[in-house]
Amino acid sequence: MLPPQTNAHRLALSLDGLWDLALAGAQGVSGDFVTDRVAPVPSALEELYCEAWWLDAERDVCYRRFFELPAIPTDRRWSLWFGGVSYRAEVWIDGVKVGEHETGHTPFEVPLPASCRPGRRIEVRVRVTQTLSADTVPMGNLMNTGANGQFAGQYPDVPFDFFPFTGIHRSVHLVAVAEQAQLAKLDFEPTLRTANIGHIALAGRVRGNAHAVECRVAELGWACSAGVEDGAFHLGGEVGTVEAWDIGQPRLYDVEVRLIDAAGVVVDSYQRHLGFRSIEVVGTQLKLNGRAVRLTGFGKHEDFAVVGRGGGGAVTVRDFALMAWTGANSFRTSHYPYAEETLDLADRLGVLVIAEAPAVSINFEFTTERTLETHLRCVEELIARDRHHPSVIMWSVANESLSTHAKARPYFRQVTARARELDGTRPLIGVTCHGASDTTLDLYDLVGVNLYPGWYELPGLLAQAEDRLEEILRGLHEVFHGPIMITETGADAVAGFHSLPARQWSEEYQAELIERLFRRARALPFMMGEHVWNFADFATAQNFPRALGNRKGVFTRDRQPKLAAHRLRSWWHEADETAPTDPTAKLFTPTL
Ligand code: GCB
Repeated sequence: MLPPQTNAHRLALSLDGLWDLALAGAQGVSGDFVTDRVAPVPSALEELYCEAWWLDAERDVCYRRFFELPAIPTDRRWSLWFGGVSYRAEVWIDGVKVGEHETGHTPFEVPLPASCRPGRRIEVRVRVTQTLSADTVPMGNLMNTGANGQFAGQYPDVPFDFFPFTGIHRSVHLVAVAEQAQLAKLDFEPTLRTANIGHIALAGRVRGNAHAVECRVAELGWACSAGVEDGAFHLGGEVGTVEAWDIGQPRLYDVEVRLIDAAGVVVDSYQRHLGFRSIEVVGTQLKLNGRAVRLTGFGKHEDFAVVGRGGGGAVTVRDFALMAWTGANSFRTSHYPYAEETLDLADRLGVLVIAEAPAVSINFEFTTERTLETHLRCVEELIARDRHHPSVIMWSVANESLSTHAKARPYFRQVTARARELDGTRPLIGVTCHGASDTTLDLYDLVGVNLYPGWYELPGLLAQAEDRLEEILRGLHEVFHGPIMITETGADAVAGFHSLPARQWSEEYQAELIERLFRRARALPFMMGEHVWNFADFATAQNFPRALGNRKGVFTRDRQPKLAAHRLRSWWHEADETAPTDPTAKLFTPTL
């Protein structure tokens, strides 16, 4: 499945806009569509209206809209493409179920039935379910047993610390391709070999009858072709001298793939951008293009007022501008895959990304066989969608699982094996809050630690918090000898709360704690990075330690800086011996 694209052979029409909205019946897509309920697409639903009518009723919702197909040549195959629907979607066309998808952050495509022809009014309805369970990824509704630790007793009942937004929160497109044959899958593997020699490997799948595939990078004067056998093809080779893709130096090349029939006619084509770079773990270092790099940046969320997770373009551009302003060179897509346009922008700006599957707080007291199956599918969909992005330098298959449990190791052995089988070019990072007692550490190439000295433990004790941090990191290094980074640390601060001496919840405390912890960590030779938790304040389930959400953002939810953001800006703009040049110098250059 390839994302929508309009070119000489493909047509993509947006179905974004206002859809009708109703509470769904017990099953199917019947619903009482009243005129004053509409749902903007893309958007989450929870912050639109003044009362939580579907949430309190814990009911599924049903989206509806009508459309007509344009009268283009009739030998077209039409489908509906959804960028992401959270958590589960059933798609019905003119009263007939045509497809479904589970997990909320990766795209899916549903072919339209042959009855859908130009000139007819077509109705699409989507039933959206947000009810999480022990079988879903992420898990939810574990009945607030207390086994959820810090998240026991919150509403909605989720074992994690962000709001489980509902809705069609990514764009929807109508897509037309040639009926006869189409490119269905393109797995690019661009690599940088010996200094500046680029290499492309491409494996793909074709639907329908096609003879050959051709791939070209016009700028490099490089082209390569291969025959299609049983719907599959492989091609590739050395492309010659290239400029490397790097932090703040995001050299991208346009590549075109063409599908050719037996008569030599091009029947489909697809364009992408690629970047050539190498990434590897050597000892306790992460090397990008052969150079050790230190990651500076953030754990984030797709979260913004009113739209929830459906912020899209404007919020994404703002976030990248703010990350550049602080001097950050990287972020993690905590705790789920982000919209693909975010990765496109990271590619274009030269920002490094740790791409994370939506598995957060996997609790082995409750997991079932289906949890693992769903988790494996999430990893497959994440890697299939994001593998061609040069900005994605590693995969995180989960955040903070209960990885001290006896079931954790066999479970994660399977998950990590699947990720490695699908993509042998990127390292895997294990993100843990269990330090040295995590039983899965050796399954990973790098380890990310989430730790909160000075906040959840040792509150108010800044100096002791530093010592505790060092103790945890050294303990971890004794059992894990690869690169270690801080994937999360921080403190809640309510913008406008001030206190001297610095005390919890004030901007001063947050700024001082983060700076002290980062300076201490950086002094340890095996540490290769530091990410703050979190980039911006974000919505969570309701729970007494949360004040209208989590306030660990160094920016407010509407993206204005707290004191800590200014402090990071100074810290990260100090000389970084691992940066190729000033990492921010080239951000927002004419390539954008
Ligand atoms: C964590 C989680 C993150 C939470 C954070 C916190 O360890 O990974 O999802 O939001 O702690 O603020 O408690």
